[in-house]
Amino acid sequence: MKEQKTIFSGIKPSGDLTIGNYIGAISQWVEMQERSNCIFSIVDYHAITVKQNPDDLRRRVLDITKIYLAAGINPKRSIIFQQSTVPAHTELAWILNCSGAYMADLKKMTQYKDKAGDKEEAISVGLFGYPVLMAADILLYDTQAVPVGDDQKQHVELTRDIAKRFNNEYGPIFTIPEAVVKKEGARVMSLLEPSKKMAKSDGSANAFIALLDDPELAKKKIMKAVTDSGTDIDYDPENRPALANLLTIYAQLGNRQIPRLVRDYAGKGYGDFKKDLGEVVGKFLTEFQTKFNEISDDDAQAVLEEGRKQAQEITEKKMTQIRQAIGVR
Ligand code: ATP
Ligand code: LTN
Repeated sequence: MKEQKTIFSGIKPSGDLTIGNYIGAISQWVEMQERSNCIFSIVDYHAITVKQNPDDLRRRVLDITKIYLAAGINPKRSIIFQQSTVPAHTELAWILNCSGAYMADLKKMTQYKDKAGDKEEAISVGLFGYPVLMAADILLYDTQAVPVGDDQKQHVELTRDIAKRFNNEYGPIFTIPEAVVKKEGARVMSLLEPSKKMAKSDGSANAFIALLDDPELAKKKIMKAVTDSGTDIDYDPENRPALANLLTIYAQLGNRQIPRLVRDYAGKGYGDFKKDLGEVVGKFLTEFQTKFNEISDDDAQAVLEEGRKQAQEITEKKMTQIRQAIGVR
């Protein structure tokens, strides 16, 4: 029998998860868990690289656990855990800060450049080192594949470089991981500015649809979404990015093929299209939230505790190997 691949991915509890997080990341995880050993984390130590309200942070960790479960992640097959409860993550991040991670590489990260803007002097060291903690997350589990949205590919590339440098110095300790990005839906765009990715931290709530948004509100957001000039429905991401984004959302949440949608809407206008898309999104959210509401905080806590134990066992073994290799034991 072929050995199963090891998969690791995570989401930071820095806001309300959006349909972008679901389409780009979580929906792939659900498919992968059937044929792989999967580990999915709620990466709270990544969230605190920007200011968080402690009560909101606590609440979101539980809500994201429930979102993973409601989306179909099976805790009997996959490990679900909270990053900060497994100390090896920050320990390895420190070691990689010293061996493998270079300032020059970190400075090139698009996410860092976007978040730091031109105020580099007042940026926390944590925000700068964010990708090193992500590398630690991935490398601790001998991960082969990292299913993420398009925006995280650069961080996985950096993880590969860090792992290779470490291995060159200390021997073959780390597996070199690969990013896995969906062909369609890897970058869901903002509903208001289709040149920007849909992000949970967007200041304008009409730019994104949260997985826990009231379905009626979500329909209104779709009706307010910007569209391109023109009236017919066709798929042309270059010239009509706003419409292409709405078609992608329709296809992903409604389980349809884009060419088929384009054929079905031939001769119809934006109004009909948006109304139907609103129904598709509304139905998806209603079904998703029904499952979400069936899961209690206690259930979520129990899943996290079981996941912590399993992650702790794997990472302790790996850390023993790493500590030996660098000579602190
Ligand atoms: P923030 O807005 O706080 O930076 P985010 O919405 O980008 O957060 P993350 O926690 O950074 O969310 O991302 C979790 C996962 O969801 C990652 O794999 C990321 O690539 C994916 N993802 C996030 N936004 C999108 C999107 N708009 N389209 C596709 N995938 C996305
Ligand atoms: N940086 C990622 C979240 C993240 C992650 C990970 C994703 C932290 N550690 C490990 C995959 C694997 C983001 O989406 N912003």
